[in-house]
Amino acid sequence: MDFALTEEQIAFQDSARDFAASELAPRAAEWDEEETFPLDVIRRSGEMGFLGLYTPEAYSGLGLPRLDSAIIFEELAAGCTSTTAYLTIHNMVAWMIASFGSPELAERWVPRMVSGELLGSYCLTEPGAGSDAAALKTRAERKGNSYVLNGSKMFISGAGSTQVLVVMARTGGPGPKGVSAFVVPADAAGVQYGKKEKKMGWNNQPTRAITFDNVEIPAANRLGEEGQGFAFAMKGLDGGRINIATCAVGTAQAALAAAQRYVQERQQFGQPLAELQSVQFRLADMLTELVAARQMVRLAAWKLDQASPDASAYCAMAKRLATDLSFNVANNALQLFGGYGYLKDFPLERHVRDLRVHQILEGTNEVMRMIVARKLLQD
Ligand code: FAD
Ligand code: 2MC
Repeated sequence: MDFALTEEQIAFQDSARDFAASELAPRAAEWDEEETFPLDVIRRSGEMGFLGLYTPEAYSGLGLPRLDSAIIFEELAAGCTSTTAYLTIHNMVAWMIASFGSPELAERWVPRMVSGELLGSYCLTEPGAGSDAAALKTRAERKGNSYVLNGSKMFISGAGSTQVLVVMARTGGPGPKGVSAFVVPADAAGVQYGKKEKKMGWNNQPTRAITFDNVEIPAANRLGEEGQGFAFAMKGLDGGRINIATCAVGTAQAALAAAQRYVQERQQFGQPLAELQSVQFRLADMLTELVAARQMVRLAAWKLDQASPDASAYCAMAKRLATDLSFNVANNALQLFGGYGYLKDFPLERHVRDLRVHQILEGTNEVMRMIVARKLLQD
């Protein structure tokens, strides 16, 4: 067993770190404040391959393992959590179309997604179906060579600014077996967008409800067969959960680095805060938890790369553990900054606001425990 990164992984890590330092970090606070979705920078990230990290090379992606992708996303997230989190969702959508769509469908959409010409959204959650995703009600009725979609989705990341929607909709009876997945052009007639939600964090990307009112799409836009959509949605989320976890780790790393510098500069009681043992112990715990979170994410990514039968449970474990620990690390970093941590002049409050939602989306951390416990009790 070798825990060292390969030369190639180090090279990817370096280029992601450079991109984060030059393109993301300097503007992250402004994008958060002004709620700017940085389309120019997102498209530039496509030139680096960041819009198709684990998308197969046949469709212009880099075809990287999930482990390498996690290393890259971690570095990007240290520059801007919210932008990178959107990049991960886009990557998940491109990968789903490439993996489960027909070659013609994939050829039509995916290379343009990888280049950044088209951006994607993942549409599973509904007003009445969040954690219980298999209860979704959006219907897709077959009509000759088309499907007609009716229903609504809630909390869709990027919605209103993206061009490609992967939509899970019901073609059959109740439960997961009745769900299919479709590629829906975001500007198709009958696709309506709700207001941009006002959020605690992830402010630089829009989140909106979407309503489908008799939206007609070609039957060829279905991914795989009827009834396979729920499993496709879950397979997408296995990787998505690693991504959300690794974004949390990258953000926590940025918060820890800021705190590490600050406590050596800030003087109270005639000495730097770093001289206080309680501060040292807090930093030691933060680093220990951060390393544990990172290693758990990398183990889960490796399991997914190996198509290990317990990969989904490891992805759920990593998402739960890394998002909880990373939130705590960022919150502790804010505490070490005292009142200054609460000011928008420093990045800590943004890190805490951005990380909070990682414990909720792509499956809440309670749902992650359900997945892990089911696997544990089934084995
Ligand atoms: P609920 O399912 O109503 O859960 C409420 C509470 O009950 C939670 O604490 C939950 O853990 C708990 N709970 C529910 N069931 C159980 C159980 N069986 N056991 C124990 N506890 C339980 N969705 C998309 O499809 N695409 C997106 O792009 C997307 N982006 C998002 C962006 C943001 C900013 C947010 C906030 C959400 C986004 N979501 C997206 C939706 C997100 O995945 C859901 O919010 C999440 O899955 C939880 O669903 P819910 O909000 O309906 O909560
Ligand atoms: N990979 C492949 N197949 C899977 C799978 C996975 N990871 N997970 C489940 N399936 C299959 C499963 O095998 C079963 O098929 P079969 O009966 O043929 O074996 C089918 O899917 C149904 O699975 P379950 O019986 O586990 O379904 P259930 O309804 O009990 O619960 C649960 C599934 C709770 C895990 C799922 O509903 C879930 O993940 N809920 C959380 C929803 C969520 O994560 N939403 C995120 C939205 S996206 C987002 O937030 C973004 C920011 C993008």
